[in-house]
Amino acid sequence: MEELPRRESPTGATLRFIHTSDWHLGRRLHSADLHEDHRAFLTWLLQEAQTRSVQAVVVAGDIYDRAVPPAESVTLLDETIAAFAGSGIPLLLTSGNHDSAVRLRYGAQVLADSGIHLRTDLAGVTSPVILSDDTGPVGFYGVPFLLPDAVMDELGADRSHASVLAAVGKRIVDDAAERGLTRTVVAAHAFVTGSSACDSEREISVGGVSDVPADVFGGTSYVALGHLHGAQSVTPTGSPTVVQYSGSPLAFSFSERDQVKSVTIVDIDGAGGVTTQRVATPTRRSLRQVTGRLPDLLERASGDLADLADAWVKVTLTDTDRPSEPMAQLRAVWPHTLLLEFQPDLDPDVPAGDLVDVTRGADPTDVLSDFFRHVTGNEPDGARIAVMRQAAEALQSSAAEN
Ligand SMILES: [Mn+2]
Repeated sequence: MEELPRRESPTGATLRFIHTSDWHLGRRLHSADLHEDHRAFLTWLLQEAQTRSVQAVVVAGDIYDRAVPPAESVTLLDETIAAFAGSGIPLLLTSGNHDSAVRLRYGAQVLADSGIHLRTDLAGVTSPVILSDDTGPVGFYGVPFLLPDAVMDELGADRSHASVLAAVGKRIVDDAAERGLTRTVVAAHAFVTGSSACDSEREISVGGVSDVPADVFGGTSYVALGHLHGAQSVTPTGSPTVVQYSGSPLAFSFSERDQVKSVTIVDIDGAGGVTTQRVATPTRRSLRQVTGRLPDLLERASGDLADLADAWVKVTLTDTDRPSEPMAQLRAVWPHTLLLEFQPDLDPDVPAGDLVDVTRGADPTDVLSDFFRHVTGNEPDGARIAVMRQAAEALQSSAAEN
C-alpha cells in the first residue's frame, strides 16, 4: 500500500480525479502523423489537472499504440511522466491490449516514489494507490488487460474475460474490505456488454467472446474503463457503482468523426457518491466525410465545402468512370485528404448482373467484360476490350510456359 501526501481538494470533502484512456501514443490517422496532436493533448492534460485541482489522473490502458512504440512516443511519455511527477499530481497508468506490459513497467518501482504508479500485472491488482480527502481514504486499483490464457489458472477462472475479471473483481472487493476502504476506484481495460465500439479498437475476443458484464466490479464506487474509443456510460440501471468509458483523447478513425473527444472529471463525495463531467480535449483538425462525383465536389470546394480545407477528409467518389489522379485533384483543394474510396453510382435501371454469372463465361475476355459491366454499369468500348484481350492472352501464354 502506498500512502501519498494529500493534495488540497476543491471542497475538502470531495476527491477529484481525471479519468482518461487509450492515448495510443505512436498511432497515425491513415497517412497523418498524430505526434503533435498527442503532445498538445498531454500538455493540455497537465494544465487541466492543475487548473481543476485534481488529486490524480487515471489512465485505463493503451498508453502506447503498440508493443514496441516509436522512439519519439517513448520520449513523449517520459517527458509527460516527468512533468506530472514535478507537479506533484499522481498518475496511475495500466497496460492495455496494445501495450507491452513488460516494456511499460520499466522503472516502475522507482517511479512509484515520484507518484507515477504503473499497474501491469496480476500481482499489482491488489496493491491500491491510496489517496484521501477530509472524509478519509479512497483506494485506486489498477487492472491491466489480462489474457485469460495467462492468468486463468492462477485465478481459478474459466477461459473468458468475463470469468477472469469477475475473479479479479472479487479480489479487489476483498482487499478493500481488509484495508477498511469504503470508497474505491477501479481502472480496467475491457469490452463491457452493451457498449458501442467504433473502427479503431483491436478485437480482443477469446473463443469468440470478448464482452464482460458491467457489474463485474460491483461493490466499488467508480469503474474507469478503457478499450472503447467513444466516451460512454455503461452504468447498470440502479447500480450504485458508476461505470464509464472516457474514450480516447483523439479520433483514430473516420467512424469517430461525430464524437466529441474528452476526458472525464470524477468527483467522489464523502459517502462514495460519484458525479462526472466530460471536458473536451483540444483538436487540431476536425474529421469530415463527403460523397459525390469528383467535378461536383471540386466545384463545391470553393462554396459550401470550403471549410474542408482545414479538416482531415475522407472522400467517397461516385463517378462511374474512374477519374484520372483523383487524390491529387482533391488534395489541391483539400490538402489534408487522407482517404479515398470508390462507390460508382450505377444506374438502377441497368441490371449490374450477378457475380456468379460473370464468372461462368468461358472466354476470359468475356469474363472481364462482364466484370466491367458489373462494376461500372456500362458497356466496355473497343479500346477497353482490346486491353482485356491483351491481358487475358498474356496470362494464358505465361501459364502455358510454366
Ligand atoms: Mn484502445
